[in-house]
Amino acid sequence: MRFPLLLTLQALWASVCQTMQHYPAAWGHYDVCKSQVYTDEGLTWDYMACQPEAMDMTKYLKVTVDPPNITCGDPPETYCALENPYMCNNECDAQNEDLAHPPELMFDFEGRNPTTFWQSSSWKKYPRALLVNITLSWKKTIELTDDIVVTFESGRPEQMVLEKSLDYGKTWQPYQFYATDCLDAFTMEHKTVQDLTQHTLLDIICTEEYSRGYVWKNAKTVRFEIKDRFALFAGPHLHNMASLYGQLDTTKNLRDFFTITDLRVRLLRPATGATMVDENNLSRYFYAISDIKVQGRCKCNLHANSCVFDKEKLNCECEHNTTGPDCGRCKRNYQGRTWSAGSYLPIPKGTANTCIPSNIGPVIRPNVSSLGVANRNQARVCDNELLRCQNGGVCLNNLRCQCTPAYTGLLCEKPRCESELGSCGGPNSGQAALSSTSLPTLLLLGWMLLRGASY
Ligand SMILES: *[C@@H]1O[C@H](CO)[C@@H](O)[C@H](O)[C@H]1NC(C)=O
Ligand SMILES: *[C@@H]1O[C@H](CO)[C@@H](O)[C@H](O)[C@H]1NC(C)=O
Ligand SMILES: *[C@@H]1O[C@H](CO)[C@@H](O)[C@H](O)[C@H]1NC(C)=O
Ligand SMILES: *[C@@H]1O[C@H](CO)[C@@H](O)[C@H](O)[C@H]1NC(C)=O
Ligand SMILES: *[C@@H]1O[C@H](CO)[C@@H](O)[C@H](O)[C@H]1NC(C)=O
Ligand SMILES: [Ca+2]
Repeated sequence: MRFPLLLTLQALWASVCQTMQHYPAAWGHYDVCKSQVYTDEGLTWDYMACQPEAMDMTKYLKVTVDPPNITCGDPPETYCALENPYMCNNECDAQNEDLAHPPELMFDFEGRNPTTFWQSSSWKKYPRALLVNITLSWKKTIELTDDIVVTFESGRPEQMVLEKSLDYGKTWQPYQFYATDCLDAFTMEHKTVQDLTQHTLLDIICTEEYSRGYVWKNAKTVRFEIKDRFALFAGPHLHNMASLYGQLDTTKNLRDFFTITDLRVRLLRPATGATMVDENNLSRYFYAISDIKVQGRCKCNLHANSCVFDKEKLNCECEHNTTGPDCGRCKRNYQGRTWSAGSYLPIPKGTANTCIPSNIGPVIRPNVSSLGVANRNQARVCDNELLRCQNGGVCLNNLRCQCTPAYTGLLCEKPRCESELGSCGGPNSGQAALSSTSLPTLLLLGWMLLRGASY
């Protein structure tokens, strides 16, 4: 009996070491929801906070343009160049594929020449405002991770608002105002993202930065600056994401600020390139957009590391026994405590806050014969007698200890390191800490296996 036992322990040891070596790759990315701490009959998982990768969100949206017939080409129209009213050779015809400019062309693969773009009909009803709403809907809560960038092929609008919704389009809040003259258009002061501080990060500003300069062909983009806002916490090159994650974790307003279900670009006044509108040639004034960039990730409350597009909709692939489109509740029979989102803290692994089985309450003590069965099939990791979970951990189904956030390890015997590597005492500390603290664990395991074998 002794010899196989030794082998088993050795195998356990090897797999523990292997798992430890896998951690650094995942640090700071929160891309792993769980990892197997050791393999044998007694599998134990270590659960971590996790999130899906950021991706190009324009592949998964539905676009709506309002009013519905504002897209050019029905009936066909001719346009003049903004800079030159005698250059009127641009045609738009919705019936002709080569001359049509439907909304989809804002999201196709760009980089070919000439560019493809959506275009509105022209400002024929001047002086009535030329108003267009472009609404992007995901039917899913997403978290922005990079700047929103709108590229105009017409001049950039003289007035525009970017809005967001957090409730699938029921209510809307402004994200940013854009105008050639903020005071005149919105009675707001002109500001740029550089004027913001950690304390004013959530302020909604009006900026003139992206509305002037229609004459320069390369001044085509209008931005909503996500990264500059992140940088207020994470530093200039976002080198300290830990600090940002820490803030996001503790400040709901901040988290919600970067979270959306829908975006809306409200075009309020096209580029005119002058103080006066040329009423004799209103074919010069229209909106044209070749590209809109939106980078983000599915919001899964740190309970999923992937998100799949199925039936026209993004869905989190929930772990930690959570469910729902955003992993926002506990699965049936796993409502042993109230649901909570995972946490980025402590850096770098975070806390999974898994849902636990409902029937865990007062532990039903297994009788001797059922104990025997358990031992034959699976190693017992903990019980309420000898193999006690330490530091406030709770024993789940005799299979693993559910530790409090500050502790980890098979029996919650290891304090979690406060920050990356450093405070654990150098780069090899993972292993060093393991060899010193896990000796009792291994002894307990040995005892457990022996006990199992003797039945
Ligand atoms: C655009 O959306 C806003 C609300 O975000 C609404 O008040 C307005 O009437 C809409 N305009 C058009 C042209 O649909
Ligand atoms: C759009 O439709 C409305 C009502 O259906 C109509 O009054 C309007 O003239 C149309 N506009 C264009 C540009 O065709
Ligand atoms: C105005 O537009 C028409 C076509 O709509 C064009 O023939 C004309 O040359 C343009 N320019 C002026 C200054 O009228
Ligand atoms: C969730 O439940 C399944 C069984 O339905 C179990 O195998 C798994 O370990 C549980 N995960 C957590 C995090 O409790
Ligand atoms: C022990 O459990 C088994 C099945 O789990 C049951 O049939 C048996 O009656 C139990 N024995 C006692 C003494 O409770
Ligand atoms: Ca395009």
